[in-house]
Amino acid sequence: MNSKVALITGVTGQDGSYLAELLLEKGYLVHGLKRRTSIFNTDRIDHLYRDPHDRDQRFFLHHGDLTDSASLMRVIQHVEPDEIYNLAAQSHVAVSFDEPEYTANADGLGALRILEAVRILGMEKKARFYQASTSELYGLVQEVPQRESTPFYPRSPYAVAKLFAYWTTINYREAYGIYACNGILFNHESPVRGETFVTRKITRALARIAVGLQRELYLGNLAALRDWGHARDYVDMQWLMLQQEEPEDFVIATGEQYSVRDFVEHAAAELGVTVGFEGSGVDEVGIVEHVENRDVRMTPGDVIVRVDPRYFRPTEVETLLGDPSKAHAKLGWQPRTSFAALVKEMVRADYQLARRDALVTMAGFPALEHHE
Ligand code: NDP
Ligand code: GDR
Repeated sequence: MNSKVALITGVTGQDGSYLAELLLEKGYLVHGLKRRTSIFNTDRIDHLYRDPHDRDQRFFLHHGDLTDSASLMRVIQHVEPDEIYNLAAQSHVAVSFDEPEYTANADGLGALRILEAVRILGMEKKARFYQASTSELYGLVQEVPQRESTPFYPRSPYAVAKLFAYWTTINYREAYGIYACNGILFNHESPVRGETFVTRKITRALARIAVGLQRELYLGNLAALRDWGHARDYVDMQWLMLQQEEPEDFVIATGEQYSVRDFVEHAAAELGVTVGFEGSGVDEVGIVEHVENRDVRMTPGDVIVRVDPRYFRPTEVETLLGDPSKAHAKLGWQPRTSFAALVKEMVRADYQLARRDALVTMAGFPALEHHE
């Protein structure tokens, strides 16, 4: 069988792991770009990896970095991909205010470096290119809901860098005829979402509070509104976008919106706990009102959520709501996972992890602690 070859940058990340799984199921040979780290960070893809000595290996990892043109050129030349999915990025919006130059380099110039490598290697007609664009481009929103034609107004170094990558993708498509497209993806989450993004931070903390490993959860802007989908559904769309006759850009979203506060309430309800919010601004708190689950170590009256201004951003994106009708009409794509099902899956997974950590602690071993 003549398998298609895919190269995924950011393969160790949330989307990279779901996409690698999807492409392997479809019979692709999958190559992933991985940067050097001082400790193992392949947890999300370990289940896909085989010993390099296995004959039927279909998944390969290569060291490289989006800030290092030579490494990108070397890997693309060696792999000769039919499809390149550029998912690698410094993807945390708040961190981009602390590391603006690095974020611009990796997230903005990174896409340019890949496209330039494709051009220099003469692969314009061979390699199709997917760019992980983002709803953060809309920032200070100019239209509700946001669709492909909505004007952009980026509100962070992250979004500004992604805007550069967005237009570079379009420019290389028009200038050199490369099959290159942008998926403008709204927030998507999963049990393997990075622990410092708000959804995972909430499900992880509430699960740990439920088993007695933690007392409180500190959050920033509770009023922020997002359109949250499931990463598994969204990587289907990344693949579909590269299978069309003509390259185009698509918004991927659910078309439903919830606040951070709503997310906390839904996650708590999944644990059998009712949480209500009182106060306002930095004095707002989330208080346990009712506990139905006898295994949960929470009592009515407990304050489990507090606001910490440390998590506010210098410029915030208050509201995002996507209109995925183009993806639906042209590609037949629809998200399969509801908001309730997403929250349930994340809470259940984090509750299992919290129970495991609680058992380790009870057996006398130190609790695993991680700090933001
Ligand atoms: P993650 O943060 O989970 O993964 C990012 C990946 O990029 C990781 O594999 C990371 O490696 C890698 N990476 C970071 N910097 C570099 C670099 N300089 N060189 C090479 N690799 C690097 O992000 P997601 O999976 O959630 O998102 C995937 C992409 O989609 C990102 O580009 C993100 O900006 C974008 N996006 C995400 C959305 C979401 O809601 N999840 C929505 C819209 C867009 P390591 O593991 O070593 O850190
Ligand atoms: P976002 O995701 O910035 O939308 O970027 P994040 O989960 O970080 O924030 C969502 C909203 O929640 C508010 N918030 C908090 N956020 C974090 N991280 N921690 C908190 O304690 C907290 N409290 C409230 C934020 O202010 C924000 O309004 C994600 C990333 O995956 C990007 O890479 C991607 O491009 C966009 O989604 C679409």
